[in-house]
Amino acid sequence: MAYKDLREFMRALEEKGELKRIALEVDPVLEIAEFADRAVKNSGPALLFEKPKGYDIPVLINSFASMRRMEIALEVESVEEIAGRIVEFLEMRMPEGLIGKLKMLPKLAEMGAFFPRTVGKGPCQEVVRASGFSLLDLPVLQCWPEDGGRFITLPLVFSRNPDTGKRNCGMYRMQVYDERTAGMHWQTHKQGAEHYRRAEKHGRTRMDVAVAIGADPAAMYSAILPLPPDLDEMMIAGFLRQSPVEMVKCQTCDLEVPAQAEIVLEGYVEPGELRTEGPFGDHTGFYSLEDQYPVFHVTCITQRERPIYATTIVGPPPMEDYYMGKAIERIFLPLMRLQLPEVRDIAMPPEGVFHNLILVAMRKSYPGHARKVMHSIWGTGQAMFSKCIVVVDEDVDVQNYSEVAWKALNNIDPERDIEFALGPVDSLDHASRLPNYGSKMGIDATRKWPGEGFTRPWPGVIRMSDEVKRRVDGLWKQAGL
Ligand SMILES: Cc1cc2nc3c(=O)[nH]c(=O)nc-3n(C[C@H](O)[C@H](O)[C@H](O)COP(=O)(O)O)c2cc1C
Ligand SMILES: [Mn+2]
Repeated sequence: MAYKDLREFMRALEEKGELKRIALEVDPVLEIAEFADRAVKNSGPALLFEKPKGYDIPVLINSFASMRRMEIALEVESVEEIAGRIVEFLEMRMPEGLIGKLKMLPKLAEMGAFFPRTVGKGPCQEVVRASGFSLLDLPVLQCWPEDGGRFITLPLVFSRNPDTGKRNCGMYRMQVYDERTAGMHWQTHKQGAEHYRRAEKHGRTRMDVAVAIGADPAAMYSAILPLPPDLDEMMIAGFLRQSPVEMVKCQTCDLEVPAQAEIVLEGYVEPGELRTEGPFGDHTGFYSLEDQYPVFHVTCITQRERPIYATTIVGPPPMEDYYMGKAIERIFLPLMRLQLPEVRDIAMPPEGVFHNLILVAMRKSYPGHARKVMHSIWGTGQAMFSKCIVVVDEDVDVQNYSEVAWKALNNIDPERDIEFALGPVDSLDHASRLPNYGSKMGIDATRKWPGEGFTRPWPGVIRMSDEVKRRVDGLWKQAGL
């Protein structure tokens, strides 16, 4: 049974020993972050701070911060089950041909049963404050010493495509400026930013935005998924939880939010109004420097009578977002394999913070095949950000980073096997020549073929014979080892 809301998820975590309540008074300025960082680095539980210093709203953090908690969140024994469900669905109804298959992608979510459902009332509107509200009443964290302020880090940001009317939900952090305004950190490649550009182009003076904080875990998780534009995250959430997400109309803007949310900020952004956002200790492990982002104006805060504030921190990896990303890697592999069936497995090591490094194992079938795979990844959704792609043959286990380093480094002639490409890079890349634009590197570490101009013999990997191994198994004991 799908969790109705954040509380049911928390109850499940608590029953499984995955959530610790903390009754001590702890400061949302830096202290909660330090607790969260230590907990995740020590494989500790999710934390519920019942008494954040100066506030009467409890703070939940690290609720997704392990593979086990991701499984509890998505109600599976292994996140691969979701990949399995996707494959099953695709095999069942998949039309022939690449075009047909691609067209089918949005269909994945369009299974009537999982469509979001609009309801008339929801707990997220138990308390409605269209005046006299303040963002400063929320126990928003300052995460790191040099942060430019306090940041809402786990918000579900809803907006509508001005051209198609389709809804988008993305997770974009929000710096609290004062009682009624916050920064809206949607990076230029993200859907919120695209909606904003379109609103500006249409000469709109306002674009409605609504933000839900704390909801059922599938709805929260869907906000970070790298989905195609105009594919409703709330439908995908319905697919994940196998039950529709209930949505309720906002009080002061033309958007809907999950009815079971804890806290909702309704408001708008104005095209053209930008303000300095940052610095912010980011998931690269470095500070993202100040930049200009739109200002979100709050028109109304609605909430439960006793809401819970859900948050996270990012910073030197691994942090909570690493586990969220690892689950994406597992869930999206079958979708990537629709376009690239030669791909056996992929891995994004935590130190690569998603966009810096992707390891790919593939079945090579023709000369130049590894390079085709690289370029295809650079051409696919948010995988376009991959700064370094290492492609190895299918016999390499890419989940074993030590094996990849060993084999890949042996297999390359750098000048021959490294390919550079120019293009869009992640907004968080601080080394690229320009913001959002720079180079990427593909390393073809597959075995080279004569068809690729390599005519020398290629050596095999050293392995002892099974027969000798068996003999030595016996001798080993006799030798007293
Ligand atoms: C904890 C966390 C914080 C994030 N913060 C931001 C952010 O501030 N800005 C941003 O553009 N993306 C951020 N992301 C990544 C986006 O949520 C992600 O790229 C998502 O797919 C965007 O959705 P969209 O394609 O609908 O725009 C964050 C992800 C996580 C897990
Ligand atoms: Mn989206």
